[in-house]
Amino acid sequence: MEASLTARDRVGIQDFVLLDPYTSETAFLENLKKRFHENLIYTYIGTLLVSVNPCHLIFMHWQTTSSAPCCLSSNNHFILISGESGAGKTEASKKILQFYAVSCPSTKLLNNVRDRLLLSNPVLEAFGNAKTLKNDNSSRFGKYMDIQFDHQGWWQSVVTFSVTCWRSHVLSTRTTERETSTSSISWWREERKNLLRWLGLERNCQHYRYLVQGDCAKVSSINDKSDWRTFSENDIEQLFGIIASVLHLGNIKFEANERGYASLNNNNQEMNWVSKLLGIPTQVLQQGLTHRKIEAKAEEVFSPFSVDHAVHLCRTFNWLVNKINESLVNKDSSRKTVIGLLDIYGFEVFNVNSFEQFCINYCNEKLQQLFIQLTLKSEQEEYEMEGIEWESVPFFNNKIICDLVEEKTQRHHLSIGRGIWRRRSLVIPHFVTHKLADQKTRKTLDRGDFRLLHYAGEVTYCVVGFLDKNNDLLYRNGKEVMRQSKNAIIKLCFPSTEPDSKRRPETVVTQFKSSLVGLTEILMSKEPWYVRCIKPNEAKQPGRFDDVLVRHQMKYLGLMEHLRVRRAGFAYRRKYEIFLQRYKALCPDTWPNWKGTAAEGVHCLVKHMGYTPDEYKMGRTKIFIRHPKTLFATEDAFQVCKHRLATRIQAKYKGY
Ligand code: AOV
Ligand code: MG
Repeated sequence: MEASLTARDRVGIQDFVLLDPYTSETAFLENLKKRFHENLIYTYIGTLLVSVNPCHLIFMHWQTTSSAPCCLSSNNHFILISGESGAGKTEASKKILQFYAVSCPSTKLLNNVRDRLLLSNPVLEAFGNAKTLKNDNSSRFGKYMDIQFDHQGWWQSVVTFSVTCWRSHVLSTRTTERETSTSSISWWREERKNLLRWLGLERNCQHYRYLVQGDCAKVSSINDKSDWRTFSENDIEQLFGIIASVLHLGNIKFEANERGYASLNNNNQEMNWVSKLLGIPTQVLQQGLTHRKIEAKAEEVFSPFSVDHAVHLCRTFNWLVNKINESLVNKDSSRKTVIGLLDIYGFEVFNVNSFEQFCINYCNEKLQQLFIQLTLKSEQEEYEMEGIEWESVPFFNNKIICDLVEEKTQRHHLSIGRGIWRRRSLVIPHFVTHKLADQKTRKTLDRGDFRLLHYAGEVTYCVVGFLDKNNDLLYRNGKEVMRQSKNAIIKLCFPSTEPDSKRRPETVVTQFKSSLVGLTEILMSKEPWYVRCIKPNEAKQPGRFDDVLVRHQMKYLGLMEHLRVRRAGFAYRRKYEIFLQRYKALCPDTWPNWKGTAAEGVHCLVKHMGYTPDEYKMGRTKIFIRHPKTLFATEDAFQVCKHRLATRIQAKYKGY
């Protein structure tokens, strides 16, 4: 027993619920740190899993799966993975997928689906991810997957998979981050010269502005041609045409004419390549790209390109998602159990935060709200269902920020709706602005900036371009141009029969809000499991654990509150049958077999173990134990008893 205590001291506690003294934030932090330095990156708080990004590869089994939704009690579950940018959400989601993929039985059909399922990730990432200051492989799209299972005894099998994306739609044009996910350039390196020639590309990646910007030619998650097995040769050819055209577009230079508007010179090599690759007449392209008058003073002269390339990249991305979904859906399956897996873009703050960050952070805010509601709700419901009284734990409720964005508050409003919102008429409610102790350290707000105190921290947004991006004007402009393309994929993505834009389309925020509402509705109907990801340091360095940074995340992720809720009432709960089955050997009345009901047996057992009346409560189907040390003592007694029993059995059979 001593040895196990020492080990516990060294590697920390695997479940925070068992941590003593549990209320202290420092003890919580120390436990995380201990485990992090031992490469034990996963720690539970009951059914919630805390994951700390190790920032290096660790070869290990995926812990969570031992308890996570294997023990599916109802039909619908979802796993919500959250944490800020670079905290490890996407990696965690991939590990969960891998787990489900390898743990289902092998059949030819399933292997096929499984392969495609696992292969879909790098393909999606090639288009949907980008290098940012926070993360070399940052997801710029939200991914919701429904993994369906067939009941086959205890184990089930993956039968269907779908990806839905909640894009933040408009790519940033003013950050130093790399904008597009053209990381698949490395693939080209392996391709023959004639492909490059056909695409009009230089061998040297440094030639392309979009690749040089983030030093991203070196960052690639795609290095294997087999990743693209889902696609036909023809598809790949067309896709390359699109990627190449994006690179060419990035190199076209605008010039500000005498009136300050963007213009292009006529014989532009890059423009000719784009025209050739996309099959759009040069004139149409040129007109489309300079069509909208941009104030050179307010925006960089490169802006129209960034936005227009976003148009076809986004659409192409949708095409990819559909294609992948088609290849994964098994229509014959009888739907039984569904596990939803949600991996979104994490909360992010840059030096300059634009519309994209606003959408991303709002999405995170909304999911935090869902977490708060569900955590409190489910806990409350459980106590209610079991007929147990409890006192609620206060939470910081971020509802106010969600309401603000959703225009629910009348008095203070931050309406990003079309036309209502104007640069200077923006009302910044004082209660959402952060009151820092030292006001001098705080960056003053420029004219046209506004600041929100999100659940995860303060963000100053720069409103330049907000309205345009929100109203999708540039997007619509580009759409007209894209409709004329001869590229087969672009043609599919921009059908000419699309409902005409005479009716004013919804603003980006409105679309975004309604897709989030849809998502929340799906999630609310399922039983939640949480993975909360933590970033140990800003520099992405292995072995470095920054106390201040981690403590901040612990706070806003509500980990302490979650732990308190788990423990305010009762740290542990077990179904009577399970509890009795495990510990019945500890009481002569229940061993070896108990004749009465499981609840009566448990009652008899805990009385024999000396539990005091306030230490436990008998619910309708479960026993609730207040302090972990009670359970520890029972568990330790059980280990001793097991050991004694084993020795006795060994002695008995020694002569055989
Ligand atoms: P994110 O999804 O949370 O950020 P990622 O999952 O992309 O973050 O993780 C960022 C990087 O950290 C990865 O590329 C890995 O190098 C490393 N990493 C994360 N988790 C692990 C792990 N379990 N084991 C090893 N390395 C890991 V964003 O998509 O930016 O919000 O929008
Ligand atoms: Mg990610």
